[in-house]
Amino acid sequence: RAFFHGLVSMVAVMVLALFMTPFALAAGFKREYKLQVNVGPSFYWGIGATKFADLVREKTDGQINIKPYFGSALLKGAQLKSAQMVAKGVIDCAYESTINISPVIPEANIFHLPFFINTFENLDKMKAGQSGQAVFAAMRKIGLQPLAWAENGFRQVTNSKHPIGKPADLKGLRIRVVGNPMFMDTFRQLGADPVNMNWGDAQTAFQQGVVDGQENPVGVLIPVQIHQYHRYATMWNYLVDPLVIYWNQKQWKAFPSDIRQAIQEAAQTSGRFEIALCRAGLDGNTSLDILKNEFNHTMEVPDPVQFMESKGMTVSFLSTDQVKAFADATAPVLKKWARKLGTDLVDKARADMGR
Ligand code: X2X
Repeated sequence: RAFFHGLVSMVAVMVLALFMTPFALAAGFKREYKLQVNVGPSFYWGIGATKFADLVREKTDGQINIKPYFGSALLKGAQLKSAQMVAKGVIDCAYESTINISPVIPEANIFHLPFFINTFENLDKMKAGQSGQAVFAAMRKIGLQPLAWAENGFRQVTNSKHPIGKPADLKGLRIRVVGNPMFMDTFRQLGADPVNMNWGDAQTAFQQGVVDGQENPVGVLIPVQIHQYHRYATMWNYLVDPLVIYWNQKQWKAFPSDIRQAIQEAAQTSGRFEIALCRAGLDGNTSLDILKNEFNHTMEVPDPVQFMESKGMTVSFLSTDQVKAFADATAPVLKKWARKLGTDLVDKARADMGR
């Protein structure tokens, strides 16, 4: 009789296990969550993505395992497809530039209007304000869950020919830009000869000298060793690309709330850390202090301008008048794209910046 009872309970346990398995799987997590990142792991942007994955693993006790795929490996280099693929759920999440999401989130182009934002202060006001919210709302609408901002940075122009101090200096220069029509318009308006290519191809193009110049933030210029190809850098802050950390929304909504909270916190912390890395040396001691005091970051963060100069580059900073000459020259592009983006969004951005 005892044997019979034992048998019954054993069978019961087995049947229960059989039924529970599919439920356990349904409620369980994927073995790996794929994170799209356009650049390599040594860029500040890449370091931020790794920090995000590490923090998520830590805060979820290893339940959520994110693997960053650098160099747009999941997209075979097609960086402009990131948002589309995450919205579809082909890729789980991304640590990506507003430039790279702009094909499906045109609102993100608010950050790319030429000579519109110009300072970290304005950028931060926009991210915290109505215009930043409008970008996040547009993301939610197409099935993305924005989690936090990070940064690529204000984009600076470099070239192999001569210093650039006025619009005429760009005349005829072949400049690699990303495949975003605003960038093509801006450089054409300045008389340059822009050519668009993906980042992976751009690095080969610099090496082979098939372009005279390019535009990217210092956080990209330094790891890609732009000094090997271009002697001249102009710090003109003409536009900026923040990064957005985002997740496929359907997947996000299915996560238990404690998991969502852990991932959200990890995104915010990694974003704050990564922004400080990107700004270190460009905003007095502010970002250096954040790295030291909040993150106990002991790794040497080089002053980006001194670094480029130490490699033999000539780095020019533009005066207010010089910047104005570029802003005047590109005003038709700003006007055209402000109309395309909608006066409502542009007014929000102006209000955020206190204009
Ligand atoms: O392609 C670029 O220039 C880069 C690396 O800055 C972006 O992904 C927007």
